[in-house]
Amino acid sequence: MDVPAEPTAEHSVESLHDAILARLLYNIGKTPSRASQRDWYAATALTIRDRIVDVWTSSAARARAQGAKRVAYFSLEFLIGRLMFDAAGNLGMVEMLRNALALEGIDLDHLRTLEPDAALGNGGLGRLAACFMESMATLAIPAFGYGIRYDHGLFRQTITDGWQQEIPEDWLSSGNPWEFQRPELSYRVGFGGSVTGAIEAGRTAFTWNPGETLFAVAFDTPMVGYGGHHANTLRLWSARAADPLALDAFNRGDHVGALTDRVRAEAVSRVLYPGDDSPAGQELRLRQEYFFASASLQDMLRRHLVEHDTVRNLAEFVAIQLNDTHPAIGIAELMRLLLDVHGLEWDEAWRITQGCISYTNHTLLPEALEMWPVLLLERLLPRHMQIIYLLNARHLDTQRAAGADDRLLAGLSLIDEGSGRRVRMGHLAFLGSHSVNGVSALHTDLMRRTIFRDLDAAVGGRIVNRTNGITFRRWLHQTNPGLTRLLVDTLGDRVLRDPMTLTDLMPHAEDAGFRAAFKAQRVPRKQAMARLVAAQLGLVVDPEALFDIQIKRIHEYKRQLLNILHAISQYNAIRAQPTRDWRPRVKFFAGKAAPSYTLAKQIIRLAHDVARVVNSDPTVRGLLQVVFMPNYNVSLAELLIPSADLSEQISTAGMEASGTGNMKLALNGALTIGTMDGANVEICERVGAANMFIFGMSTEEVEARRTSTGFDATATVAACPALRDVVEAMRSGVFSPEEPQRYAALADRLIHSDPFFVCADFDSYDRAQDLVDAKWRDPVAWWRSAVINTANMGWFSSDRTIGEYAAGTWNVKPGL
Ligand code: 26Q
Repeated sequence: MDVPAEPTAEHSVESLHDAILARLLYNIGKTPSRASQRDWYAATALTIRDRIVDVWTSSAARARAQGAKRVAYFSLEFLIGRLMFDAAGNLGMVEMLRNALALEGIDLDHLRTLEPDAALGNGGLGRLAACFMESMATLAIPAFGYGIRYDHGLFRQTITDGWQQEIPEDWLSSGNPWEFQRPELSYRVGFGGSVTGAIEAGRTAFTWNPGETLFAVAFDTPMVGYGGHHANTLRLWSARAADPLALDAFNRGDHVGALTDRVRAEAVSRVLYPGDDSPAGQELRLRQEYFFASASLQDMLRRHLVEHDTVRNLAEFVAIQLNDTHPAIGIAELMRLLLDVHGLEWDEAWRITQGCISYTNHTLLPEALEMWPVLLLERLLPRHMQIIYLLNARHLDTQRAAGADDRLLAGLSLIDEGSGRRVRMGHLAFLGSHSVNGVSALHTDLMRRTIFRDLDAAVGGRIVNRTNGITFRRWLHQTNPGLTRLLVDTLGDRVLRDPMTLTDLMPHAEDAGFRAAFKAQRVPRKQAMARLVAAQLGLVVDPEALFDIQIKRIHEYKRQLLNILHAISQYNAIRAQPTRDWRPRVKFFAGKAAPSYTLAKQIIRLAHDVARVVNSDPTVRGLLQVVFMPNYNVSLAELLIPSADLSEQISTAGMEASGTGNMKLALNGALTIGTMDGANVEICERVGAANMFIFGMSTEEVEARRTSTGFDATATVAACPALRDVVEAMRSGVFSPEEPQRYAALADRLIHSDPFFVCADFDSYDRAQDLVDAKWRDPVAWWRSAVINTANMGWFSSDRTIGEYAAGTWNVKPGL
């Protein structure tokens, strides 16, 4: 996996310059004198794309020639962000491009900001899929990413009077230079209708006659790996109506009615569902899930049959990874295709299905587990419901024969019989897979002991751990070139290829000169962030202050509230002792709330109300500032992460499956304040507890408190004067004088019925924050720990994670 040296010869810059001008003229239709900055961006992107295509076609040809096994990563979300620097960086042509554009007086770094984020995901799960695509290309694993080409990605967040507003996102409005439309690659996807059975050669052959059909059209985006040796395809489906226009209605003069079928069909790929918590259970979502699963499976079977003359050996040549249960209906669809279309017998079809499929679980929260009403499935996908019933009958028969009683059988069943019969998609995914994984050691362990305990005991041996990772190309090399340069200067450029060599940094943690250099590279990033805050919010923040950063979806379990309560208690303390030797701190928040999650929106509002009071109080004098950055997305994360001193990872133990932002921040040298949850546990194992601020209840302690004290925190609050003052300030309207009752209900919930134990962990958190302050006063200790963090994060590269999937789950070999 050697990175080619960047060609710097004049000739290369010249030829690139010529190529950009050619793209500008022949693809955009502009001469340099008339081109806008956006035109230059598009011409540059197309020029880079040309270089990827060369790699792409040869990668595909090689996979075909070798008869290689391919991975299909099925995900309803790919949170890619911008692609230009990913692609140019991996091809090793950034500097050459910069110089080529400079010949025309164009600034590459400005063009970078003109690319819209591809925000086809909500958060961690979608970003993980994007990191995995990059790592699979880097490791030269032949792979397809399959998903939906949403016309509108995750909403844009604006804030009005502290309240989140959602604005439709429109990433395709100026075209997308990275994709290739494939009109010839389109598949029929049916819904509704009926199923008929006929006896054929002694077996019942079933035929599904859908009442409604639409088409899935492919759009391909090439994803090139580091070093430019291999490129894979991200294939996203867009929905098209079978009939674009009802001509009879149109001719009758019903010009709007003539389009209704089309609008209904194409709604399927219109917009990403913006909830990352409790599944709303809406019909359109199920349509999305089936639409993309069906098209992707048909596409894989077609490709397989081009290369092989039978579907019988499918599992030898494809590995399908389900990113959560969102594509799990694909299990029933693959069975349908094998049984009804390819005429296989049940047992063989089931063996093939299980052989191909594996499933990643991303949550244990019961309210977040997908369950589809049987009635809805029967109406929308009648044949699939039949298959699920038969699957369930066989599964329960086997378990009954093995001695399971009725109570156990009810828990093992694919159907939840309580309050409206529903299909448990997690159970379906589990049964249809040969391998089921969690995303951190703790999460996998809890999975085994909670949601999948009975299934694991019944069918056994499928659960494995695959701790998440992040791509260092994006989250270190691209976002933090200053730190990357320092690392290369210190360790040599092999650190770019083998992140485990970061451990060679350890001795440098004891070197004052190195620590100074490490600290110095953060200064310009904090200054840049301060400029952004000034420009966006009109607030002056001190780049010398401790930057304390919590960036992620807004959720009660992630406990932004705990962080805000700490801000309030610090505010009280500064006012009580204004002349103490305080060190300036800026608390940054960024994140979106699901539009229907009112409580999360209240939390955003509280952050704004606290910010307004704290930031304008003359007693505070900038010693504490609270900043909420609107519209958190991948590009904003890329700016915030290298500027962070402190990383807040403070979920209620047992609730954060892994976290990946925690990895990005620690890799860039931020110190973590966190609970023993998700991947924090493994970060702590590697980085060392002395270089983090671990606090709060463990999963066992949370569980014990749940069963003993329950959700009431009255006694806890009474025993902690600082906490009592904080909650009282909230309740009495200190931060909302214009509406004193605004946070009364929130305060009551915290005291009397908080399933996330904010108050119970407050004191421990507050003390950990005191340790943060103490360490920040001791720069030697702080920057030693910061270096040690970066030095020990190599293991969290998504190359390592993908290597584990390849060897242990997919049985595929990295190509290079
Ligand atoms: C489900 C049904 C209907 C509509 C939406 C959804 C939906 C969409 C997105 C449900 C969940 C999600 C996203 C979940 C997610 O991002 N989970 C995070 O996954 C990360 C990668 O494994 C982990 O690091 C995080 O801990 C986990 O919260």
